[in-house]
Amino acid sequence: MRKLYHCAGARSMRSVWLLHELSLEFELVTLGFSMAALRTPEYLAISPLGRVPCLVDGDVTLIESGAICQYLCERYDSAGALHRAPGHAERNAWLQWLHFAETIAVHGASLVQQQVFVAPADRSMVVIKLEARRLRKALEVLEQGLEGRDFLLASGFSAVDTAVGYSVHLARELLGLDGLPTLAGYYARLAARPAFQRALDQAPLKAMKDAVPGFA
Ligand SMILES: N[C@@H](CCC(=O)N[C@@H](CS)C(=O)NCC(=O)O)C(=O)O
Repeated sequence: MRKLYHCAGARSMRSVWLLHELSLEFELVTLGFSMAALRTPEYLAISPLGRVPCLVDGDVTLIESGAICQYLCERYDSAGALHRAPGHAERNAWLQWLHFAETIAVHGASLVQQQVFVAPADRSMVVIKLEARRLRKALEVLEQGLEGRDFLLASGFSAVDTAVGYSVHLARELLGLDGLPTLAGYYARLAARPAFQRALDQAPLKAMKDAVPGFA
């Protein structure tokens, strides 16, 4: 049985969302978003860094959300509806956005770490300001990249929108999308997708906020 390990509010939402876009069946294993829940010997035996997502698909185990995205597409999207194979005119753009997703995710993760997991007395305003600025810059790059199109690829929605879209979803909670009208329109199109809504039901940011007092 295919299994996806995840935490509410975490990058694993990308994989949950993509699994739904691909209409693949899977068991969702929801772990608490805490060291205690993620560093158990049982979970470390599956995912040695104790992070999420982690996909177990038969004899394949993968622990990077970008790799999970590419693997799921190459294995289950043979028609190329959600990915662009080598040689396709949009291959390089597809790869670029897949990896850009991690660049932008790092800033959101740093802010979540500071604002959610670090005790108020230990927070660094320098880190918060710097990461917020760097996240905003990455959002501005998306604003430009989306000019004149509905999704990241000119041809339409693809798996890289699940990868990047998760970070837009998180950034909207952390910073808002004021002054980014193109990005706000993009987010509305993503949020209207049934697979996004199913993923959100299973991996809500709200659950993370409720679980951790002081989320700002
Ligand atoms: N590059 C990895 C990052 C995985 C990652 O750091 N996930 C976070 C959740 S967004 C996590 O598990 N954090 C728990 C921890 O760092 O202990 C990926 O994209 O899958």
